[in-house]
Amino acid sequence: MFEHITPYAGDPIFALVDAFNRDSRPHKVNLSIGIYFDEQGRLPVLRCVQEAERRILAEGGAKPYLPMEGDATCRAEVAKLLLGEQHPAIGQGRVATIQTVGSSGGLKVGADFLRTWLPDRAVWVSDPTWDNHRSMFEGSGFAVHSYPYYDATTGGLRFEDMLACLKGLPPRSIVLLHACCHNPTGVDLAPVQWDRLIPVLRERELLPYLDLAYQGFGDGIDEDAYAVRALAASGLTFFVANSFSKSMSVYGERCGALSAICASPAEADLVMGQLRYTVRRIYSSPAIHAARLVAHVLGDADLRSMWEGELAQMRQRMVEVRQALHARLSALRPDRDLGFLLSQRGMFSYTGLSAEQVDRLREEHAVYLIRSGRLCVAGLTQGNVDRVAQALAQVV
Ligand code: KET
Repeated sequence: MFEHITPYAGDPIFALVDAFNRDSRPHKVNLSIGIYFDEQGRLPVLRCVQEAERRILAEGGAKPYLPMEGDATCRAEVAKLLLGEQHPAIGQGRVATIQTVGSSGGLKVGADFLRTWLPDRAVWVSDPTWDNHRSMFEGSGFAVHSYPYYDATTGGLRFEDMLACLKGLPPRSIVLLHACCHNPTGVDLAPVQWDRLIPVLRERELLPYLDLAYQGFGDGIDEDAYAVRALAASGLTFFVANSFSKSMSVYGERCGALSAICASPAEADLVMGQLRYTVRRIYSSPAIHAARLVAHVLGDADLRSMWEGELAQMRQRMVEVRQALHARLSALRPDRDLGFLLSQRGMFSYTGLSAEQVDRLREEHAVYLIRSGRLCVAGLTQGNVDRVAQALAQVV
């Protein structure tokens, strides 16, 4: 029955986490998966989340199935978080938001939905992108192509090439864009660049599909939603999948959402209906604890301000370890231009290391990066940054 099955090579990110956990060297450093660790190298449970859980327990609610689209309070809070409290699109009923199983669940529901309703379109992702983007959209039956993005010579953005490529796409092509803190490169569009991109998306009648997995890890909650809000202001129809895994440090709770910002309330109703059906066919309905967590943290004024403070601390710590790595490595390797470590933002930096150099880091120094050369800044601490810099200096 199953003899013909080909072996699964394993996921490039999760496989490294397994290898890291098996590694018995006490000085090992995990800079692989996109998980935020604190200054003590621990996975934090945020105070706002602890308090929300205390309240959820005290409320002692039953645990019915949620509707296919998820919890109404959670969905309303997400829409406001993305677009801003008073956004007219919300009042006009043009936003269809569903609560999903992490943002991965949202991305996948959106991919299946689009494959049904825009079946002949191709998907375009940045070169490079999160590997799973390609897997998910191909898994839904799409052809996936890439547009120019990362500039290996400068560690920056190939913005003009990106624009030129998008200008040549067939109408209604689906363009996956990282709203902030690009994974894996840490290279983002500046607001002025979004402002130049949006008219191209409109002229070519492209469908933007934003992935917002790191809101609050770049410049701030509102600042990191610039792309979402600029697209909404331009009147374009678009999708956005957003995650709380990182920003609330609730990875395994699977807190995320998918929103479609539509041209009219009637369209939003149609989209919502078919999103519900898409969910029903995959996992039926999302998780109730995830809904309650997000609704409490976003909806309660005290918990919300606690979250904003804790998120700011995480953001600040990542900037500080970035600077520390840059300073240490620059001192060891004054021959190298390492400015990219400071200009790249959020959780990741793209080091430009080859897969062989990454292998040496792991084998000889117990420092774990993704083989693409992606370094998760959030695994650095003031305590390990020296050792990481020494190791990097030896392999570059
Ligand atoms: N989008 C992006 C860009 C992303 O980096 C991740 C996770 C996700 C979506 C999925 O997050 P969710 O928890 O489903 O809301 N990225 C890290 C973990 C992983 O690969 O699953 C990573 O790149 O390391």
